[in-house]
Formats: sequence, structure tokens, C-alpha cells
Amino acid sequence: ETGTGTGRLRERAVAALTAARARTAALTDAVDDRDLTAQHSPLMSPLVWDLAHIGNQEELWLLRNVAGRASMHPEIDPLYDAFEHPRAERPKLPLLGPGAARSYAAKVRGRVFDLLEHTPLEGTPLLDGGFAFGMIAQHEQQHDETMLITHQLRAGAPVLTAPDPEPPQGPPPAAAEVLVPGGPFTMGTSAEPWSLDNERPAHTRDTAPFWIDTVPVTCGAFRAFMDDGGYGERRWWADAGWEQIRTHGIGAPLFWHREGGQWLRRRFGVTEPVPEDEPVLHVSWYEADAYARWAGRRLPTETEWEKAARYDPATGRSRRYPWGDADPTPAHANLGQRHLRPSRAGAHPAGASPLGVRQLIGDVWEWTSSDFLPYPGFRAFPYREYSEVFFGPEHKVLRGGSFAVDPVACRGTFRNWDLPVRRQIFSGFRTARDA
Ligand code: AVJ
Ligand code: FE
Repeated sequence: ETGTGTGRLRERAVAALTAARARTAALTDAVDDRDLTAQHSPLMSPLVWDLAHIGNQEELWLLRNVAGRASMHPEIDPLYDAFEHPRAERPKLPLLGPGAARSYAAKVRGRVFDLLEHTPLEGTPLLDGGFAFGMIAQHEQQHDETMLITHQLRAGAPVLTAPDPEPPQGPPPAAAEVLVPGGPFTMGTSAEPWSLDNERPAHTRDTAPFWIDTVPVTCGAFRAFMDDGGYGERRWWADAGWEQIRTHGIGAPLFWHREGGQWLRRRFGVTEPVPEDEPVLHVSWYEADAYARWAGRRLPTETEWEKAARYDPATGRSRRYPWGDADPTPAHANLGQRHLRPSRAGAHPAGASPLGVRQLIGDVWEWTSSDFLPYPGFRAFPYREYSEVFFGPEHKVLRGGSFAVDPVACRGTFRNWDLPVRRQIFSGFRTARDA
């Protein structure tokens, strides 16, 4: 069947699942068993929980729901249900140990590959276009990003290494901001076969004209806010943001500290000077919002972000990515944990949008001003707990994906969300203003 539509879909699914497992193995083989079972931060699960949860979700969706099989180990299923046990209590659970977690996930995967060979990738919403397999590859990659956050929070000597990104190639952007024209555009997707429920359906939205930063806000620009006393000035801060920075004594992005008159940061176990020209990382929504107010600007809405990323004024069409419909290459964007840091601001000219906005995809997740809400016509699929239970004003939307996001879980329509206090995630931002 190779060469037919179904054959190609199977190959895509196998490749996506295999790539995810290689990354999971690299993240979990990098540390010893004691480290895998330790809790490095109350915000995170022990790595060994993520490992077995990856296998358990794969078993749930592909072996039980698609193939109709019985649970392999009914007694462990509740341990790996993210809604039954908050992260802080997971280390106290009778979790599978590292060896058992690895062999469980591997056994599930072997059965899934058999299933994939014999399952038609059409006929039901779960199977159409290989959706369930794509969803599970994305789920594993999302937990790989979560595990990378755990690595960043972990104390001790570095265990992960990667080359630095290339310095920016080609001419720097012509201007600091780009004008996006007003008018309607298509937001969301009804066509992308592996898109998740919250990205659907495609619908028309209108925007007024607006200006948006050509590149994400850099550490150097953020330092100017700090040097100007930004963290001490009430008027820049939302009420709950002011409360958070006062209560916790926050005066810089997470992982920064000052030593001998210099700002340093800790990154995967290495301490280094804060790089001036790199997008700022590990800021909360409140810090992004305060910076924007200080700069006389604001965060873009989620709609503005997606229009800047997808709208092609020449055709009126929305693209899959800023550069077009082609899947990402390393020239387009810094994705997939090829590096352990963002590319410098102004990098990836090949990934620019038609209007010239750069680095919308990859490098840092970008906070938007918007609450995480369903699109008109939203239908929870295949489970309410992926998106629906998180809709509402308590979560803010992040867009674009960080250096830690795999291309399989990244598109111009992809939506991430988190609490506005969160700063251990690979979050940055860019600003906008009304035209
Ligand atoms: C979409 C990144 C917010 O990690 O909480 C993983 C993804 N959902 N398992 C998360 C997810 C279920 C989710 N985020
Ligand atoms: Fe999960």
C-alpha cells in the first residue's frame, strides 16, 4: 500500500511516533533512576510519571478506544490520569519504577505499530487522516516539552547539551514593527488533519489595522524595563500581577540573578551572562503585560497574532505557517529541541510572514492578551479534558511554539494556554499597538 494515500499516512504516523519516542528516551536516559523518580519542583511531575503517562495515554486512545482492547493494567490507570492527581502529589503515588515504566511504554508501542498496520485510516472521526495516531504523537511531544521544563528546573550539573543556534543570516529586519492591515481573515482550521479540537473550525474574523513587533522582545529590551524600575512601579502592573511580584519578591525573569553588577542566568545547569539580543524567556503573562504597558504598547490579541502569522495580503488566504504551507525546516524556525535556547532576534528570515514579521514560529511561546476560549462552532474532540475544561478567563493563550516544541505539535493555528502567573514554561512575547 506504500505510495497510496493510506500508505503515506501510515508512514507519517510511524515517523511521528518514532521521533517522539527517541526524544522521550533522550530526556529520560540522560539522568539516573534516583533523578527520574525525584520531584525537581512542586510545579512538575517526576520524569518517571511523564514516561508512564505517555504510555498510558497511548494505550487508552489507541489500544482501548480505537482497537477496543481491555486495559493492560487496570490498577495503574488512575495513577496516570492527570485529573485524579495534581502534580505536587504524584511523587507519593505507587508509580511504576523507571524500568517498569520504560517496558510498559515500549510494550504499548509495539502493539500500536501492529494496530497501525492493520487499521484503515478512515471511516470514523478518530481514524480519519490517522488523527488518533497524530494526536498521540503530539501528546508525547507535549510531555517531552514538559520534561524539558523539568530538566531546566533541576539543580546540578548539566546533562543535556546541544549546539547553539546559528547567528542571524541575511539582512536584519528593515523596521522594528510591521503594519498589519485591517479587515477580515480566516482564523483556525477545518482542514489540517492532525489539528486539535481547540484550533477548529475555520471561521472569519475582523481586525482593525495594528502594528506588531517584527521580532520577539529581547533580554536587552526587557533589561531596559528593569533598569527603569519597572518591577517597582505599580502603574505598569495588573492587580494580580502586582500581588504576585510583591508576595514572591520577583524582580527579574525566572532563572536570572545578579552577580558583581552583571545579570546572569541559569540554563540547563549552565550559568551564563544574560544574552542581550536573544528573545526574553521565562516571563509570566503579568511580566509581559507590564513591560508592554511601560513601553506604551500592549500585548497582541490572539486574533492579531494569528493574522500576523497567517494572513497573506496578496491572496487574502491564511497560510499554514508564516512562510507558506510547507512543513518547517531548520531555516524557517528554531523548533524540535535542536538547540537548548532561542535563536537571536532577527534570525530565520526564511521564516518571515508575507508582511515581514519574524520568528512567530519557534524560539519562544508568545503570550497574547486573550483568554483561552472556544471558537464559534467548537466541539470537544475526542475528550473534554484536552481543551474544554480549561476554557475561561483564568487561562491566557500562548502562540507560536518554543525551541522545545516539535514541528508535529506546531502550526499557525496551534493554541497553547497557561495560568498568567506561570514562568517556568518557555514563554516570551512581542508587543503591538493600534494603528
Ligand atoms: C496544551 C500544553 C497546556 O501539558 O497541560 C498534555 C497538553 N494535555 N496532556 C499540558 C497536554 C494533556 C497541555 N498543554
Ligand atoms: Fe498528558
